[in-house]
This record gives sequence, C-alpha cells and structure tokens, in this order.
Amino acid sequence: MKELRTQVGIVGAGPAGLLLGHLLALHGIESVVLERRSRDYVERRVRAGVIEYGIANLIDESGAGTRLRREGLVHHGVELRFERTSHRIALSELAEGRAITVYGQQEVVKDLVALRLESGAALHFDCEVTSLEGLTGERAVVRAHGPDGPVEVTCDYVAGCDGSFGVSHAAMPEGLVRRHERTYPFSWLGILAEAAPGTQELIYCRHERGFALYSMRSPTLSRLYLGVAPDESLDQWSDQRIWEELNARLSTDEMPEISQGPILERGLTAMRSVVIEPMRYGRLLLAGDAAHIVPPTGAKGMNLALADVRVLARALDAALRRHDDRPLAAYSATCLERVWRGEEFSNYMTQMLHPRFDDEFENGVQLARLRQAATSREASTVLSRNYVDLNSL
Ligand code: RFL
Ligand code: PHB
Repeated sequence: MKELRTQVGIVGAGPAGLLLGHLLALHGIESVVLERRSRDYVERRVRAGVIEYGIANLIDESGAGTRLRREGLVHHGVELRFERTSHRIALSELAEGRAITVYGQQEVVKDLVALRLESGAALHFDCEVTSLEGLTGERAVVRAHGPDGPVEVTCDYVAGCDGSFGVSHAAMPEGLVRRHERTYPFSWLGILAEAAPGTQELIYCRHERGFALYSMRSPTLSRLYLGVAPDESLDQWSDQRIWEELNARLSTDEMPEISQGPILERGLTAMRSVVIEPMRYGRLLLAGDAAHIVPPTGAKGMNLALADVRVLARALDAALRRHDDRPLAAYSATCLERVWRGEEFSNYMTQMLHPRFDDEFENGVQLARLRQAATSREASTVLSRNYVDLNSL
C-alpha cells in the first residue's frame, strides 16, 4: 500500500481539480491529485469551448494562460438564428468591451497538466478513488486504487472535483444535503470536424427541426451540435445524415451550405441541471460538476467549475496558513450565488432555443423571447453580460 500525507487531497484531474492544485501551489499549499483516467484520455476529452472574460483572466493571472492568449479565438459577438434569419448580438459593445475566448477545455487541461508535471507536484493518473473517510474527524483519508495497488492519502481537506459521476458527492450524507434537479427532453449530438469554420462567430440556431450550434476550435477545426431526442443513439447517425441535418437547420440565403470535412470525434450529451446544496460536508468541499451541472446551451459548465476553485483556493489558504476558517465556512454560499445565476441563464438559453414538437404554446413563447433578445437593447444587454461574464451583472 502506498501511503501519502498532504494538505489537500484532490479527487479528479478535470479543469476544476487541476486549476485548484495549481492555485494552491501558488499559495505554497501542498496537494495530491488523483485521477481515475489516463493522461492521454483526459487530454483528449472534447468538451467545452467558451471561456468567460473573467475566467480567461483568472487562468492568465495564475500563469497558465500563455497558450490560451496565443491560440484562443477572441469573439466580440455571437449570432442568434431563428426563422432562417441571422441576428448578431454585439457582446462586447453591450458588455463594457468584454469578450469571450474560444479555447478547448482539453487545451486548458493539457496546459495545467504540463505545468503540474513540470513543477514536480503529485498527479496520479489511472488512480481511481474508491472511498472518502474521516470527513468529520481530525484528518480525512482518501482511498484509491492505482496502477501499482492501493493508495491511501491522509489530508486536512478533500476537494471533490470528480464530476457528476464521481464518488465525492455520493459521500455527502443524504439527510444533510439537498439535490435540486431538472432534466430536459433533449440531448446534444456533438461533432468535431476537420473543416474550416464557415462563420467568424458562434451561431445558436432554433429551427423547427431542432436546435443547432455552430462553433469552432481553430481556423481548421469546426465544432457543431444538433439537438436530438433524449434517447437517441449514435448508430442512427451516419456522417451523411449529420451533415444533412446541420445544413437543413443552419443554412440561410447568405450561408447556403456549411463547410464539411472528416468527423474526428462525436458524442451525445444529455441535458440536465443539478445543484447540490450545500457544497461542503466537514472536510469535504465539492467543486465544479461534482456539485452542479448545467445544460451546455449557456456555455457555463467549465466557467462555473473554475470560478468555484478560485473561491476554494483562497478559502483553503485562509484556513491552512492563517488559521482563519471563516472563508471556508462561507465557501458554499459564496459559490452557490454564482451557480444559481449560471443555472438561470443556462435554463433560459436552453428553453428559448430548443423547439418543442408537442407544445405549440411553448414554441410561441420561445419565438417571442428570441425576437426580444435580438431586437431589444435591454434584453440583448442582459444576455450579453450573462454570456460574457457572469460577474458583470
Ligand atoms: P470534469 O471535467 O468532469 O472532471 C472530473 C474528473 O474526475 C475524474 N474522476 C475521478 N478521478 C478519480 N477517482 C474517481 N472516483 C473519479 N471519478 C471521476 C474524471 O475522470 C474527470 O477527469 O469536471 P470539472 O473539472 O468539474 O469540469 C467541469 C467541466 O468539464 C464541464 O462543466 C464542462 O465540460 C461543461 N461544458 C461546457 N462548459 C463551459 O463552460 N463552456 C462550454 O462551452 C461547455 N460546453 C460542456 C460543453 C460539456 C459538454 N459535455 C460533453 C458534458 C459541451 C458539452 C458537449
Ligand atoms: C463548444 O464550442 O463546444 C460550445 C460552445 C458553446 C456552447 C457549448 C459548447 O454553448
């Protein structure tokens, strides 16, 4: 058995766990990161792409933003497309000059893994955490199974950054936490394609056939999504059917055909909202998807995860180095305020952009909302500020 002692045991090497480890190291706090998957797997997992203004600054100010600033695509606007007409939302004009950065989540992960390994701090891949113990005692114990057998990490605090299918939130006693949940009657089929994006800015499209999103990763890589039925299977979707459906939903007179290329990656994502309240149980602090899930329509998941760990790093610094427990006591309430704002915005975007095949009344409401978002300066200002930087409203 490998026995380790550290100040903070971090479960999960997604964006939340890795940035937390990095921020703690800047404060001189030691941590051990345990990740169930291989390095290759976490660095290839294609997911989020939109980074808020304040979150890009956080990454940059922590010293992890060199490549993000060099390669990230800065966008000053976004398009809403409905009734076959494009409406540009001038994000930066409406949000005090702030912009979003389009930069893949797996690139953020790669940058943080490289920094951690370079610094020599502990990061164990292929190491699955199986249980958390002593969460209300003097010391917490994280038990895991690594490539060479059992691992036991004794620590002052455990950061549960292991996503929605991890063990951390399951370690919270049922009677003490509340779980708020909503599922939506659709999923997203996402592809990454070797094709030059045919648009400068993201396009969120509501079409009677369903939702579509045109995004990108670089001048040669397109990222596209289709809203599909919740029980859809990937087997039903040949490359040809995917491109035909994207064309049917996204094309307009100005963009009769979208640029196609080999599909490098594809996946299905169920749409749901979850909030676990509070985000703390004794020595266990949840962060990111382990504590809350948003549907991807608002592009908030990774941003909320990184915002949590900014608060958590400061709170752990106060507790461990200054023996001041007050920021840690306020951790959950501080994060949840932002989390509920993210939930509200993601819910708004989701409900506005996914047509309902069984509810004509809801479709009328959606179009009214879209027309308002596109034509009223007040409505587009609220949308822009929420999209670009939740802190700006
Ligand atoms: P992650 O990224 O899920 O990382 C958790 C890590 O924990 C590991 N793990 C364990 N490790 C050890 N022991 C165990 N028992 C473990 N159980 C799990 C996992 O292997 C994993 O490495 O959570 P984190 O760090 O909280 O980050 C959250 C984000 O990943 C997530 O919110 C975003 O991807 C959501 N999201 C988006 N967010 C945005 O901000 N902007 C976007 O544009 C955006 N688009 C998206 C998205 C998510 C999507 N999918 C696929 C869910 C688009 C999609 C399609
Ligand atoms: C993406 O580029 O993957 C992306 C962009 C915007 C979203 C969700 C995903 O709302």
